[in-house]
Amino acid sequence: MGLLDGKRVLIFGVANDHSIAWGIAQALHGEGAEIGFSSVESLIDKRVRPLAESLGSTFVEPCDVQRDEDIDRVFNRWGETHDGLDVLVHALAFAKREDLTGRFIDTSRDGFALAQDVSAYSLVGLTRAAMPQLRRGSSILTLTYYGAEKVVANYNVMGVAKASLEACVRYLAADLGPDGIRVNAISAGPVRTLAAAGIGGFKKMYADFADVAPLRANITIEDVGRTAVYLASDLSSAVTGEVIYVDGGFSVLGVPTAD
Ligand code: NAD
Ligand code: 0WE
Repeated sequence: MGLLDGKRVLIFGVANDHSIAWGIAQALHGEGAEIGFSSVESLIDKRVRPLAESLGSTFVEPCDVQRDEDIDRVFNRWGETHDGLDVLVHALAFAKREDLTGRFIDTSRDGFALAQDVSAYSLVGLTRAAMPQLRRGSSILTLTYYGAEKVVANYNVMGVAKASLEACVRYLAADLGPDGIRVNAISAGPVRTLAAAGIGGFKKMYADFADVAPLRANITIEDVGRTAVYLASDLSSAVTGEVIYVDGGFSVLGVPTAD
């Protein structure tokens, strides 16, 4: 008996087996859910389809979340092959690399708009497109980061996009609450994914995190997956509009320092 037996889940944002979305996929599948995947086209054949097949999934559809027609296509395809959607997972973000280094003040208008479009608006667009297939008890989750709330060096335009994403979670929770649909975010500590690779200073920040966080360890995609099980399941039936921290306690510290 799994906590998610018979639940139908659609996950956006698997790039490879290091992705947070993949940790979530494995955890939800482990509790009995059926998982479908959507990722950018270039990753599908080499990376995503083999991972999906390892969980017995056949639904693997490309989608660039900047394109409304891609979003509509994925949900139309879902509707043709499934009777409803219980869980929608949004685990994607993008900003120009040049905007994730140096001073925030140098962010361009188009770099700002790009980060907002891919990293925040996409949650609104995906949720609206999913609406006809969602029902009472359905759960939507997204991924955020502490840089939404406090200044994290170099996170810059992504911090502003994550602040926007967290506000989107609250407004969507208010819109969909009367329909019995919940919307929440997981704020994860640093994880060495493709999206973290090559970020200036990430390596040191990742190492320091384990010395400073109350639980004295980095977090894993399995840790995120277990909290996703809670948010996807009826265990969290009265929880909506929230940001839940999977960060070993880092965010409660007033003066983060190593021993
Ligand atoms: P990842 O690189 O594995 O996943 C990011 C995904 O975003 C990729 O699959 C990529 O294809 C997708 N993406 C980018 N632009 C897209 C577009 N236009 N259309 C569709 N998909 C697009 O990295 P990750 O760290 O697993 O990131 C997943 C989520 O977790 C992101 O929202 C990220 O901000 C968040 N997060 C990451 C960390 C971390 O330290 N890695 C910490 C907290 C939150
Ligand atoms: O949300 C993120 C990263 C999101 C991200 C990563 C990239 C790298 C490649 C968005 N866009 C891009 N664009 C690229 O071209 N994280 C929470 C991980 C992360 O990124 C940082 C961090 C942390 C933590 C950037 C600077 C400082 C800390």
